[in-house]
Amino acid sequence: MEYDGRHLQKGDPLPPFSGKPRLFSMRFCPYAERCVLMLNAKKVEYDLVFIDLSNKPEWIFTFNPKGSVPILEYEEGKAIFESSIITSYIDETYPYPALQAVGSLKRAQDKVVVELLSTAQAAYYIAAFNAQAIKPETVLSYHRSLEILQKDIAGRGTTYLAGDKPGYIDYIVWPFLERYIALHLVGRHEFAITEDKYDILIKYMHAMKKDPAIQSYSLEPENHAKYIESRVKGKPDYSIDSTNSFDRKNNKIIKPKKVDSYQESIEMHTKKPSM
Ligand SMILES: N[C@@H](CCC(=O)N[C@@H](CS)C(=O)NCC(=O)O)C(=O)O
Repeated sequence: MEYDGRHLQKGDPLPPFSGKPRLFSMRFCPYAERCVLMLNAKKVEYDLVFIDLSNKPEWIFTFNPKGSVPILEYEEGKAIFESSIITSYIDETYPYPALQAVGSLKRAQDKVVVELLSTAQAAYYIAAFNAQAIKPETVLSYHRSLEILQKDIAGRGTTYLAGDKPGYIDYIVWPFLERYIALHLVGRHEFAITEDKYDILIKYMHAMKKDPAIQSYSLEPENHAKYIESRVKGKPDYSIDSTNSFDRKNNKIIKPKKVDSYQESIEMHTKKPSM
């Protein structure tokens, strides 16, 4: 039976391997999104299979003993996992376009960006899914981390972190930025990314939203907000808004919103709330 794009659960059979590399994901997983963006940027043909992480099929553990996604099945029955491992593998296996920075210092500097952003990432998970644990330090460390990112973007003096086109570092950073601008929709206003403070970061996000790989998979803040709320209630809702329906065959969103409306969406979600 052909895979229909559902989030597969315990008891569901493993769909047959088609011969193409296969990525196991969950539609709202930011780590899996990094892999998807790179595969799409390189126009790799691959299959995408979604996993219900609240009720995992038994066979997922044969690919990754930890049971987490993303997992890349590169040959039938043979897999690697962890987004940092998968994304470097993708970049080295499918060389065009090369996405990682050239030169050991530049690559090291990109890793520093990722490392510093891990603070904002940790704060995001608390803000989104464990709000009662939010402390003043959580908010402070989140903003400190984003201010450093903004400074880095300004310091590089290029449209994207990687230069005049998005590269590895941009696709690593993006999935979380996409989620941060949803936090105000679930009432975490202290985590909002507003234009008065983050003009450079917002300009960067506008540029990122024009990239075809981002447009192929990126979701609107409203979708993230709906997922966050459902997961907090204990029943994750993996469905996405129909304007963004996903073409399972080509791993593309079939009716992408026009660039203009993507831009409007960032504008709408980064406005400083009026007092
Ligand atoms: N360090 C991992 C993190 C992956 C991760 O946290 N995945 C989440 C989904 S976003 C997951 O699979 N959670 C379910 C679980 O760990 O059981 C990576 O970079 O790939």
